[in-house]
Amino acid sequence: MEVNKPFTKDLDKSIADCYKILLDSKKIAITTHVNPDGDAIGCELALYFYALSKGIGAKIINYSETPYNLLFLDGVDKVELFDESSESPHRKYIGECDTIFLVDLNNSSRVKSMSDAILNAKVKKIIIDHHMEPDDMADLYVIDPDSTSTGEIIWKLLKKDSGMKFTPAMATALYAAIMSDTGSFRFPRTDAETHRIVAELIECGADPVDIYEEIYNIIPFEAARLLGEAFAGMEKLFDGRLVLMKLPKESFERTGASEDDTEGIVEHTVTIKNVMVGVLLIERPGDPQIRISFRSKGDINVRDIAVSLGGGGHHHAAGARISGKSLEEVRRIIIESAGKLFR
Ligand SMILES: [Mn+2]
Repeated sequence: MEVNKPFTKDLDKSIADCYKILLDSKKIAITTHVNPDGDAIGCELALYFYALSKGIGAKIINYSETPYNLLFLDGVDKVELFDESSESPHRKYIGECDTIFLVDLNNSSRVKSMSDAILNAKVKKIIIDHHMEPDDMADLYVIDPDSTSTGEIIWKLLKKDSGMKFTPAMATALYAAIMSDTGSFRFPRTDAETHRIVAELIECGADPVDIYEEIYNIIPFEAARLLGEAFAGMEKLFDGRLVLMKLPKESFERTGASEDDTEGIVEHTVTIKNVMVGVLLIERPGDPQIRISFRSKGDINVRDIAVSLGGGGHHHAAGARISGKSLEEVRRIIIESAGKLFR
């Protein structure tokens, strides 16, 4: 079979090739990136259930544990945590299966300690993803940067089966995948086709109310109180274009919240009217570092400022850590460097 490295030129053909390789396989391994999200786990499960329905042996082997808000999905008990040891049954399986499916990732560093086992395996490797610029590591790339999610691509792959009827478990997994990566159907690439796909998934048994409830509406009480502390101490700077939130160690002591409970707090900054940049400073009890998270909108690039502080990230989302300075000192540094963004 012809190999289309490193990009997918003809998506329909790549999907058809991928489907053929899947059906020609007797045993497949499925994996995804470190710290998997709903798209990652949802895609793995849908592919897993489909493979089993066709009599294909399948194993899902991940580097990271499944996050707690996805544990309601049918089949998560089948996800195996990679055993790193040299005589690991996972290394053996990866080396002797017919095809490895890497979903929602395009770079071998994203599978952490599994990368050796995968790169050394003399078996077919297929990347199914919606991010650009993949590593040169696979035999087939099914990459569509116009898709909202890998979930949409897996849906198209499974629709190659003309007799395909999604089971409720598969429909729920794919719905969770697409909902997660579209920010619940509001991010820019969401279009009519996305809605037609999820309409079919709902008809096949995905429950939009339950799935949203399970994934988003279960934040711990301590996390809700911590969010209150972040809002209460918020400052407005540069005519309201920058909002700075701080969580000093006293906030963690008062609320009993943990570091995990800070997840998602910084996103609130850029939901405020006129705010172009949001910053969250976190001082954890007993941690000598101050954690800084940046968010931005439009043309404002917060990656450079994070890099200048020794961190990194993307255009609209970045972060850094600073050691040996007080929260107040870091606050001043941030105000000074963020000021340059508005000049
Ligand atoms: Mn994704």
